[in-house]
Amino acid sequence: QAVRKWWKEAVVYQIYPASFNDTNGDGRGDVKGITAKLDYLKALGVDVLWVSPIYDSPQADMGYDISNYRDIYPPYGTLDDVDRLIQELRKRDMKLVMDLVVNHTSEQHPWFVESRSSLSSPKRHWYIWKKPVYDADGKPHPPNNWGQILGEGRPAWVFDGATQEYYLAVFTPQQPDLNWENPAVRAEVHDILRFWLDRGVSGFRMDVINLISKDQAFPHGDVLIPGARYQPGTKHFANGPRLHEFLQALKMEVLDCYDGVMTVGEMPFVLDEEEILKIVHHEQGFLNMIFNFELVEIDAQRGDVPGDFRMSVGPWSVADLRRAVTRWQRLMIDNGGWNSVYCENHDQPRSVSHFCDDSDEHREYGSKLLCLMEATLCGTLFVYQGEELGMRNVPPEWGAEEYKDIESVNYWNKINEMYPGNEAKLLQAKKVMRAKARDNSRTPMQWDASPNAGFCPVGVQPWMRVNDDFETFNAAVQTTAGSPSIYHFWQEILALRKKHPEVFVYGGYELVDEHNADVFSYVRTAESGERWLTVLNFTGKNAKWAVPEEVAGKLRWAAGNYFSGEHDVLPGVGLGSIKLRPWEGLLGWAI
Ligand code: TEU
Ligand code: CA
Repeated sequence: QAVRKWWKEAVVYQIYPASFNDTNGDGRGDVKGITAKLDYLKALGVDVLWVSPIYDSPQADMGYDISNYRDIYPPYGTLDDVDRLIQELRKRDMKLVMDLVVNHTSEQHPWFVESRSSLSSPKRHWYIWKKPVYDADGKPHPPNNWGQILGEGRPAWVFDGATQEYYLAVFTPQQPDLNWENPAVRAEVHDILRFWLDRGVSGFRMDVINLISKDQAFPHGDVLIPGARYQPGTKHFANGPRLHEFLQALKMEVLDCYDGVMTVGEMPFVLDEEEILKIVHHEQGFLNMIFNFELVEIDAQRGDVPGDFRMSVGPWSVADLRRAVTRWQRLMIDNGGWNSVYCENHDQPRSVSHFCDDSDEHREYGSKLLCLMEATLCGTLFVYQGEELGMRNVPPEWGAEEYKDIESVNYWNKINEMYPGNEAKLLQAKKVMRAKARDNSRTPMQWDASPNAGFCPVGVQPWMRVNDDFETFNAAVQTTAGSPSIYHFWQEILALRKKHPEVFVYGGYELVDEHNADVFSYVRTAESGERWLTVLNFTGKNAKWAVPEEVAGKLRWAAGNYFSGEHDVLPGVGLGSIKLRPWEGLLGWAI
């Protein structure tokens, strides 16, 4: 069994600062707003806050474009506010994890301003500059065919008139990539980590940390999108040649000098098991865990815009879900790695909309179903703000102007440019946005039924429109409701998880009734022989589940999303099949 660590048992709650809680009435959340809600979070069962970037930033990509790593974006507050947040967290035995975005900076970071100023600038090689390739007419072209990740078919290289060279910016032109080959850059990043660790933060979520080492030959990306000028270059910069070396130095020179730092690396584009194990192995690895994208990309396929993989909705089955979850559970449990468990974050749609059914009839069941799954899997659990309330995607009626994310805006503009006036395409694009846009998870937190949902004062315009369902779905209603609300359910299941870490955090994982087309079910086992069964009907219809022979007659239900009121001991079940209702989830226990 895995070694016990605080960060394995922790329930992490992700805060998207702009949309959490506005205390000064400017329509944006702030650090004081986080501090004001700590009791709510503690009561839910949260141990650690991961706060999306709050550093100074022009906000081209909502703070994932940093212009000063050692200061706070003024609308969010000050360093003093952060110190106070850390103190208040400590009083409650809670911790803070910062979002570390060091693959790129903002184009307005003084380093980049300096870097672009001249060919001989001392900061020139802090970023990645290349000479153009000139065609017969003498027109400059990018050095290779890599496309922007958030830019919908545009090149990842940006021409800079002042010095007549291109800089690399794989996300958007406002986010130039740092040149990690330069030791001065690495030393500076190390210092940034020390700065925050010295202030009392307990760890980092490392943004796209697997992109920091690029193939220095900068080869063309393979043609994956027929006919497109710019292609995904990820093969040449995801888990690149020097990644392990750079992470090792970060660990040895910084992380290991502090006690029990928690690290989670965001790792898109790579699902290679051997490679990932090298990164998260408990002895030889560099990071505690990573975020992989297999589950959240279960429905991904190539969409209408060449080069785009995310803005699309494809079919998926319960078997796909079972395969994706099981692969990672097995991989880490069997090989000494560690998982992160999540269904939702600021880059993904709301999980109840994504994996279940967010209609009024079914959303409550679906939200609780996902809670049962997440809270009974092996790994560190990450809950995203509002997930505990069953917040759902934006209403289908909302116009494109309500979508604020740079990726959505680029997508919508691109569709309009490609298919001007084509109503069918535009309608389809809106459907895709309603299903997949990052805006879906970025609407303001729904605290109560007052105008603006208690997110910001009445009369203030919130930076992003509040979801229309706030009067019925909000924290005030759910924390006081008579029958168990989604919030109460999370609270109860998290408490159960914490009561039995030897099962839910550290236990074994085996599939049950593994060919069932509708029901995903598994058993978690402790060394004591204790067994807990999670049974999840991932369909909107009645389904059957075969009780495994070895637990027949011994199985008792401890929780379920159709139960209400007292349900400590429900009737046990004998051998045979049981009928599950739409989106029904059960958690049972066998002695
Ligand atoms: O995301 C990196 C990433 O590759 C995806 O999750 C990305 O959001 C998705 O591919 C977009 O379609 C991280 C951050 O979480 C995201 O918010 C930032 O925009 C991005 O890095 C750049 O810093
Ligand atoms: Ca504010």
